[in-house]
Order: sequence, then C-alpha cells, then structure tokens
Amino acid sequence: MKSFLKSILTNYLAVASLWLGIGSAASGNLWIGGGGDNLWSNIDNWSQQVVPINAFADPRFGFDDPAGPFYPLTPSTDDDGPIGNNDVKLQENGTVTLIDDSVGIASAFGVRVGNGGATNTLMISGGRLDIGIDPNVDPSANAVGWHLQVGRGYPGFDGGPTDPNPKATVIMSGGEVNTNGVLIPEQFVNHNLEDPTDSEPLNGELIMSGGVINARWMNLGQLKGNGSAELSGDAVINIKSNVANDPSNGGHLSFNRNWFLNGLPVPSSGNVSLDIRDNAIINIYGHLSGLIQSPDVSEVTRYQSHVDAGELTADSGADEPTIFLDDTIGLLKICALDADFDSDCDTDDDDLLAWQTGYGMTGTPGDLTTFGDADNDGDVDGADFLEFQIEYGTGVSDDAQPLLGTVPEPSSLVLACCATMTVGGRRRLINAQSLTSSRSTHTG
Ligand SMILES: [Ca+2]
Ligand SMILES: [Ca+2]
Ligand SMILES: [Ca+2]
Ligand SMILES: [Ca+2]
Repeated sequence: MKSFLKSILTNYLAVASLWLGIGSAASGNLWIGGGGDNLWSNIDNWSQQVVPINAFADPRFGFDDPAGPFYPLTPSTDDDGPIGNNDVKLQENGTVTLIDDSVGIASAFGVRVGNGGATNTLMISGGRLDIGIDPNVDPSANAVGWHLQVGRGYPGFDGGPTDPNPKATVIMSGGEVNTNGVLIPEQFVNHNLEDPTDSEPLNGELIMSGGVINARWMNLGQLKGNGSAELSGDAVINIKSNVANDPSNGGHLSFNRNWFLNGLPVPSSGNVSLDIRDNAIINIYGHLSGLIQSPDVSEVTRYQSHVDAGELTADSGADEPTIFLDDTIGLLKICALDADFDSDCDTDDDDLLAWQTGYGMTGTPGDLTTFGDADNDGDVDGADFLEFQIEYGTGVSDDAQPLLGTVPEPSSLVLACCATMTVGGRRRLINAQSLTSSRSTHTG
C-alpha cells in the first residue's frame, strides 16, 4: 500500500513540476466570468471560450494535450475539443459558478474550486456534473475518474491569489455530481519554503441541502488545510468503488488523511467536521485499503472514533449520528434520521411498527427514542408520527434515492394502525387526523 501511494506521489510530483510551475500561468480552462450570467454553460465565462466538454473521452486522464504530461496515455487529440478545455479551474476571487437544470450535463476532467488559493463558490441546484466518469459505470470498463477539489494547492499555487486563509465553497441544493474523489480541500505544500509544511492553509466547505454526490472516496482536511461539510435536507452521498477487484480506490470517507512528502507520511492537522441532519444520508460501499475491501466492524469503530473526536456530528453538533453497518450487503450508512427508531439508517415500515407499538408511552426525554419518540420530548404521540411521515422512504434502497415511490397516505396509515387497536383507538385517530391537517397547512 505504501509503495503504491509513494509511486502515485512520485508520479504526481513529476507531473506537477512539469505542468504547474510555480508562478506560471495556469493551464486548463479557467473561469473568467465574462458572460452576462454565472452559468457553467455560458461560453463567455471560460478562458478558452469553450464550455468544458467530453471528459469521458478517456476517464482516466480526460484531456489530450500532446505536449502534456499524460500523453500518450490519451492518444486521440481530436475527441475532446481544445487542449485542456475540461481541466476546470475556478481561481478568481469572489466568483460564483452555477450549474442548474438549464445546464443539463456539465463534464470535466477535474473541477478545482478555489484553485491556487482563491476564495470562490460552485453552486449546483440542478443538472449534473460528471468529473471523469460516472462511478456507477460498468465495472468491467475499469474506469477511473478524477476529482472535485474544494480548495486546491496553497495561496499563490498555480498562479492563484496569494491572500491568506482562502475559502472554497461548494453549495449543492439539487442535481447530481459523479466524481472519483471529493477533496475538501486538497492542500499542497509549497516546496519554495524552507519547511514546505509551513504552507498557508486552505479552507474548503461543502454545504449540501439536497442533490446526490456519487464518489469513490472523500476526504476532509489535508496537511494544515481545514475541511468541513454540512449535509441537510435530502442530501445523499454515495461512496462506492467502481473498479472490480481494485481496492486501491473506493468506498472510503476519511478525515485528515496523511500527505506524503519524499515518500514519508506527513500527518494532517487541519480542523475537520462533518455534520449531518434531516434526511441526509451517507452510504459507504467498500473501503480504500488493500486490506479491507468491504466495510466490517472495524469500519464502524473507525467512524465512531471520529464521532468521539467531535469531527462527525449530527443536528448541528447537538447530537451524534447513527452509524449502521448492513453486513449482509456490505453497506455502511451514516445518518441522523429522527424517525429511524430501530437505528438502521432508514425510515420504513419497521419504524412505523415501533411507533405503533410505543404509541401513548411517556417517560424521560431521550429514553423513548427506540419506541417512536422522534422529537425526543419524552412521549410517543402524533407529532412523532408526523416526523415519521416526513422521513418515510428515506435510506431504504441501496441507491439511497427516494425509494418506496409513495409516502403512505395518512388515512391508510391511520386505518392500519387503528385496525389493531382496542382501547384508546379513538384518541389515536383524532391525533392522527389533526396532525394530517396541520401538515397540510405547513406544506400548503
Ligand atoms: Ca429504521
Ligand atoms: Ca429498516
Ligand atoms: Ca415525542
Ligand atoms: Ca409530544
């Protein structure tokens, strides 16, 4: 494993020295924001006057620069437009790049938000961003894509701004991102410094209130770079290897992974945090390791250690997330669902049964969470059913999409629950009806 990483690093540094000389102008397609809007699809917003295209030409390397370091690994020079057009760099301060439904499918070899120490934002409200390749592609294709960086380099790297403490942000409220890695941030060392590890840190932040990210791996924090993520609403992150029998990449969520300098690991020390709430879900299939190819109990322990360290939190830090391993299918989930009474990171009929069974119970707040007390106020009542109803169907399928198709009609749930009731049935029916009408009021 170490030698694998070392060779990656060596190759990378060789490439970097060729390709990204310090102080030289950045290669690639830079966001210049010259259009009348901030849409990805506007040709005038790009330095090459072409919207990044055709990252799928070779998902390993994506662009076909005959003078570039990766040539001749991508021997065709005519299948992806102008040279390097899809090596996307957002490295102006203060810009916002938008991908929405009107953009459709955006594709790129790499998307470097906050490149070279810029403070800027990528917003995704709809559409799709494919970086390298869809991780759900047929594994026999043996495809490897590239990365979404939320912060890349260090201040001044690659010709970027030199302001200290820059921050790159990705805000996602909808849409879909398919990428190899998500790095928040990808901090580099500045080899011009006497001690390269003194490089000024970057800050990266991912704020997801919706949408889906499919990635093979994701890391928060690198070297001194600080990384944070906030997942809320219906946000979904699926982490899954797309290469059969290749354990070198895939299925890994990490915090402060080691960097390597001259082949030796340099521990990372940035501030890292990942908070999850509402219906947001992280599904992790597999593990980035030559030793472990699918989640096992040690993975639960590893994620729990990040909970214990306060790096992995729920409900804006007020709670701890649920870490659930379904070892029948090798899937580890992280969630903070309020109506997941049996703590398996879904809200389904099992949880309805728990609420039905617990209905009417009272006790100490916090003690009835497994009996249907979704709002944690020490009773199991109609308000808890409302929570259940809102969450119903979340996290149920392997794909973690909204899955059951339809949320059960309140009336049918009431009938189902009350068919089993004898004493007290009338009160339950009234409660359920009143919460139905109150929900209608809220959701209008
Ligand atoms: Ca459940
Ligand atoms: Ca279940
Ligand atoms: Ca309650
Ligand atoms: Ca209550």
